[in-house]
Amino acid sequence: MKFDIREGWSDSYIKNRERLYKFLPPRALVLLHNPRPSSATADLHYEPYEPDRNVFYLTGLDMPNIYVLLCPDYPDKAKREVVFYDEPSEVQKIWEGEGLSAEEVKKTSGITTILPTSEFFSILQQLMFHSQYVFLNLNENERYVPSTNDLDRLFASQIKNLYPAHEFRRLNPILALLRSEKQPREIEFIKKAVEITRKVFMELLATLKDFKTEAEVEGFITGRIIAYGGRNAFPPIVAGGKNATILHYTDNNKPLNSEDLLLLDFGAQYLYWNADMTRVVPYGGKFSPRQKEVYNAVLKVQRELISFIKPGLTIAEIQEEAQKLTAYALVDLRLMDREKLKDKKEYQPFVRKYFPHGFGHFIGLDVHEQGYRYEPLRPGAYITCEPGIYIQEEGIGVRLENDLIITETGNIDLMADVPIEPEEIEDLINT
Ligand SMILES: [Mn+2]
Repeated sequence: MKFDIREGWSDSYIKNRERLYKFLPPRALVLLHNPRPSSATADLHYEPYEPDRNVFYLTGLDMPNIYVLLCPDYPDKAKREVVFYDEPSEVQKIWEGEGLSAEEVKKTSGITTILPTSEFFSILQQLMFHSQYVFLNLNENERYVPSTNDLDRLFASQIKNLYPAHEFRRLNPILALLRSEKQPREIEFIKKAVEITRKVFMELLATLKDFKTEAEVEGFITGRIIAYGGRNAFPPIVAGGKNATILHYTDNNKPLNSEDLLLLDFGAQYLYWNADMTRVVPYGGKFSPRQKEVYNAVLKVQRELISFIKPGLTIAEIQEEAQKLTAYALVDLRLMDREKLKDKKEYQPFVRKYFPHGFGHFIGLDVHEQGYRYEPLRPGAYITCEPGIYIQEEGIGVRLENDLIITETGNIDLMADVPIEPEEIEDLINT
């Protein structure tokens, strides 16, 4: 399934570029590109193609093999913003369909100068001649160790070799900041992704008893998300019983047992905007007393965290609170002595054992969106809230995840209407 990018609004991308220009020094040139698709095997490419999210954020364009140059103070206005794009050839049209015309690229991006890619280096030369600072768009994820073979690094080295005396800057910190403030129209797309996720979950509960394996559930989730015009935001986690204690379990290939819990961590992506939800359901239609006890303990932590989260707090501070709340939950579940609550050093090893991940992450055009965990949250930030408790020895893993938008005073829980009370979940499975 491919998104129809003409559903976007060019004025959003125009506005995002204007917001970017305020952060640039005079004589700055921003270099962006969507590389060619990478080869997977034989003549297959990795599918689906993943456009660079900063390119999409600034232009609304998602096709491979395009370049974008932004040079907001270049004297010739027609060259301040340029997209290099090759319209499909007659042969490509026969095999792959019409594709986008240059005119549609113009309408989608709001950029009026569209040139063939063969002109990239000559126009680049003119803009480089004018510019002092070159902003390179590199994938800079805190958890991804880059390789010199990454396409963004190869492109950056090529430019640096050609223009060694220019001053190169990082585009990423500026884009991370801009992207952390979700704009009203972006929130509309996010809500659409959340809505697809909710509908698929409701349909799944109604038909859960028809499925015998994790794989069948994964197929249902994926199929319904696509039918609603979305795609998986990430490979769904469908984990029965003790598999739920593996945090990123994606094997999804075991039979389901009626006495087990089933952990479902999935989300729809809509026009590249993501939702990320986790629910845990009793596959056989009824929680055992212990399963319900663990479930309710996690639900309590999640509710308390959601009412705690507000602007001004950092991700790191919220994590502290999540750990403290989880420590209390572990006492209630008889997994830790009450004594240990007195001292963080005492309870932390237990919390790390049963809750070995963060309470949440930034989300947006990336499921793990760029963000700074030591900086105060600001209104417009979009984060997940996903406490969990995993008890290996009992084969029980519970994580509950909702997506929140930070407001001026607190947050809006975009998943407040997705069933989460254990009794409600049981009813939905059994009717
Ligand atoms: Mn998540």
